[in-house]
Amino acid sequence: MSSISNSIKDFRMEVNDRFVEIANACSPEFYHDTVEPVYSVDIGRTGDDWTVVKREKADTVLSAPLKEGDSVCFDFGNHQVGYVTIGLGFKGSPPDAPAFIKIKFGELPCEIGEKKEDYHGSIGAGWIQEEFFHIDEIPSVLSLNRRYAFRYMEICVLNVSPKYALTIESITCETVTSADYTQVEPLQGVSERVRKLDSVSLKTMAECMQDVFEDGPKRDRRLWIGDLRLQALTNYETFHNNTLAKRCLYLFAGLKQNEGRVGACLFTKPNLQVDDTALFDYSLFFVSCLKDYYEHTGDRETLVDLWDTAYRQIELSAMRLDAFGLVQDSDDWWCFLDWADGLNKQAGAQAILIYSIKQAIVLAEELKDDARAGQLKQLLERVTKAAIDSLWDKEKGLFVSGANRQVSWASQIWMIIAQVFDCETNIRILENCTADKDAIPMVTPYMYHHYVEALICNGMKDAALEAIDGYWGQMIDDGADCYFELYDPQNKYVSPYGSRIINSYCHAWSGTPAYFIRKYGLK
Ligand code: RAM
Repeated sequence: MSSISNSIKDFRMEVNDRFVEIANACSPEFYHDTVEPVYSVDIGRTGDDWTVVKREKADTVLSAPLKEGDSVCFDFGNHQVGYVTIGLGFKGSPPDAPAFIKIKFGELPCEIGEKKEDYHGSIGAGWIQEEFFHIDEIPSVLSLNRRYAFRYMEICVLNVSPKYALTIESITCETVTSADYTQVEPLQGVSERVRKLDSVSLKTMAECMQDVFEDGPKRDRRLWIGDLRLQALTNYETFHNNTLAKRCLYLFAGLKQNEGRVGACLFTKPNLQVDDTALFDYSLFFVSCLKDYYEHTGDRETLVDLWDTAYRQIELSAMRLDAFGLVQDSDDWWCFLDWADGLNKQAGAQAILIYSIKQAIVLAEELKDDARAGQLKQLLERVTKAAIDSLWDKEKGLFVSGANRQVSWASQIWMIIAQVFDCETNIRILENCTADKDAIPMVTPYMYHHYVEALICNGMKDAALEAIDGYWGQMIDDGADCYFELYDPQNKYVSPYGSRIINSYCHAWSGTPAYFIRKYGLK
């Protein structure tokens, strides 16, 4: 199982008050809707999965008497993010004892079907959306304080007195998002399949757009920079909420870790706080995020403000280079890339450094910062030479990574995106990797996104659409309302956390088909 903790030593937060103030001034406006359950459903085991086995109109269950041990499950017809209110009543004698109920929420049926007690994964079980309530007064209205991400909602009556039965009179959910659908241009002249791929992508984006670009509204509900980079790119082609992107950039720059390092993720509640996790690739993505933002907005003031933070990330990464300019490997969780088991990160990290330096050079030139542009160009030469001298296996026609010279998709894809070689060689690399059955595969939509990007870098637009359809399209065929955090068409229950019930089924880094479709006119 992958380790997911890498706290930096003697962690402390470096706050830039002015940046935080600017971030706060960019807090978003929220959009709401009120939705109700559409169906009442039975969820049961079909083979080794949980599915809806029976579906009726929701109002058949409303007002039905519920005794001890009874439960009802509602289906809201689509994925929702919001606040739930339940109207409770009774049948029989005046309630002479509190009712005791359990409420479970699930993005997928498996979260309703599986028992929380059976979860022993590596991430806190507190993410499982299950609550217990004592209802002292009946009739009454129960307003749940927490925000939930769900399509299914189950209410189990754990206890009522023999003298009465509990009834559910109404259920509503007030949804919340900072995405404004009126900003999205309608797609013209695309196939129905592409339209569907795009609309699920928009839904995924909208559900994750909250106070910041969250990674997932169920889990982790926070701002991760790897996710932000892809969300912001998709946002520039869809919802055009540039202020939200600006807010996130200023938060990362305003709440840094030791030595001015940009953290891997940060929290906005209860206080603004950068996490103590540092990831080599994620810190560098601050450069990408800034370049993408500037390219789309032309907001020079922000570029000037945040340039030092971006440059600092390159300086910090350069400290990890050996004498030849090669990023040093280690056994801890120092770089993300993907959740693939046993994936060696060295080559991918080297490629991301090359990619980021190239972007930093563009920014330095834009700002006429000649001194830094010069430094960056020298560094670029050094790290590119090291990549070719030490990581390129001429015989295999593939990049290798780490002491064991591992071949992985992640290494090839990032070296292609970093454009270490020309297009012709890059296309051959993809062919060679496809032929190498031992190559470590991709396991997250995040890595698949980069695969599609690599195809587009090589001018292979048709192959890109085919890849999107074969992966995200398959997710839709498997019943996805929003795109998942993890998905392997060969192993549908994959989870790096020890159980699929803790996976997020509406996840920002998976929401990028709309970006490719709209930016590259895929039809
Ligand atoms: C998980 C989340 C998040 C991602 C990190 C690295 O916790 O899926 O989105 O960015 O991993």
